[in-house]
Amino acid sequence: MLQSEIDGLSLELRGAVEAAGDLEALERIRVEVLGRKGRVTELLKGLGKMAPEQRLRIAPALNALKDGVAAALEQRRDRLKAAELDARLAAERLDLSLPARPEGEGRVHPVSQVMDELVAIFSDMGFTVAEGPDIEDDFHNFTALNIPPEHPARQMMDTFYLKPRPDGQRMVLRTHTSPVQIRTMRDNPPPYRIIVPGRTYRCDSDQTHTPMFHQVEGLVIDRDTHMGHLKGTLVEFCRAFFEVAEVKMRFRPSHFPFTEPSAEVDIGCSRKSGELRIGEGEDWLEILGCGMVHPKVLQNCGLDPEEWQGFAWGMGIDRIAMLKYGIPDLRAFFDCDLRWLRHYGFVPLDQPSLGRGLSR
Ligand code: 2U9
Repeated sequence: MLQSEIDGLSLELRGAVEAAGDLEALERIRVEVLGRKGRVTELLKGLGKMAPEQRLRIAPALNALKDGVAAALEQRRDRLKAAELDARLAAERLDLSLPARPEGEGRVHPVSQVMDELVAIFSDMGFTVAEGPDIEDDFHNFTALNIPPEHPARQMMDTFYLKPRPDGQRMVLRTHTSPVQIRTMRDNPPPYRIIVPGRTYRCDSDQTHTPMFHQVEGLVIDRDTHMGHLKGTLVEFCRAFFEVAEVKMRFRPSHFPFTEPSAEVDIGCSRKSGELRIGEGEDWLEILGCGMVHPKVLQNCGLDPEEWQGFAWGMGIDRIAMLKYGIPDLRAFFDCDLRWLRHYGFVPLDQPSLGRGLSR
């Protein structure tokens, strides 16, 4: 066999490789050329029958032919694969900016709507949103929050306990979102300005309580944050949330293990001919609890109470959603009744924003 014949064959095979239009055609060529009975394989097998001096001359050229064709096959395979992927991506293209179809029936649940409103209001005040696990350990849900072992809130009656783990530890479904603040403080340096919306669980079920409910809590810690900031923040929140210029509010002294001093906040309201009006009137409605974070809680998170201080608050999202949107029955929130959702739900594209109005 002559070098010129090998060169001719190389040219022919590379041409065939380049002409392969898809991966299947390319595989057929590979088998025909380099397979067990392929053309180049057969030529290599023939080396054994050659005279030694001829073999010495031809073997390197045949091996170079084989390597060259293999490299050309690989290159072509890469290019065909890339082209195939491009074609698939083009065929499966989705335009995510297209408007939702008007015939679509989806509605935003009032709880999600209120969560979006809370995020809009508090981000405008410089807060960020923090999240954490629904299943918590005793330390983050109770101990760090200055809730001692004998505290009634820990009783089986209130808390959903999971089966004990092999090490004997019993995890709980978080009874408030406060463990998220504990995690935030233990994992990050101060100052903090966060809100924590999320699911919470208590073993309680009647007309005004569901075993799973939603809370939002807030936390502000800095070097000289005081009760004036707490009051200003909550007054501003109530104005923004209830979308009125002024809201009558009162702060009643209260007690929580994790805050000192503590207060419960009522807003003024009136009930005339069955209609509840919020912000003014002679009646009061409790909407949240709050206080200055207890020094022991700060210490449990590695903060020096001589250096850092601040306030926290907590409220039920389901409850404020009912108040704002005049929804009478809490239990209907979790019935998944489409008729109820169509009536009380919100249009997905009407994102709450302070500029455009929260609930237009
Ligand atoms: C840390 C320190 C302090 C969160 C607070 C309340 C008061 C409160 C209730 C409102 C209605 C729960 O949903 S509800 O039943 N919450 O009254 N929550 S102060 O205080 C914290 C939280 C975390 C580290």
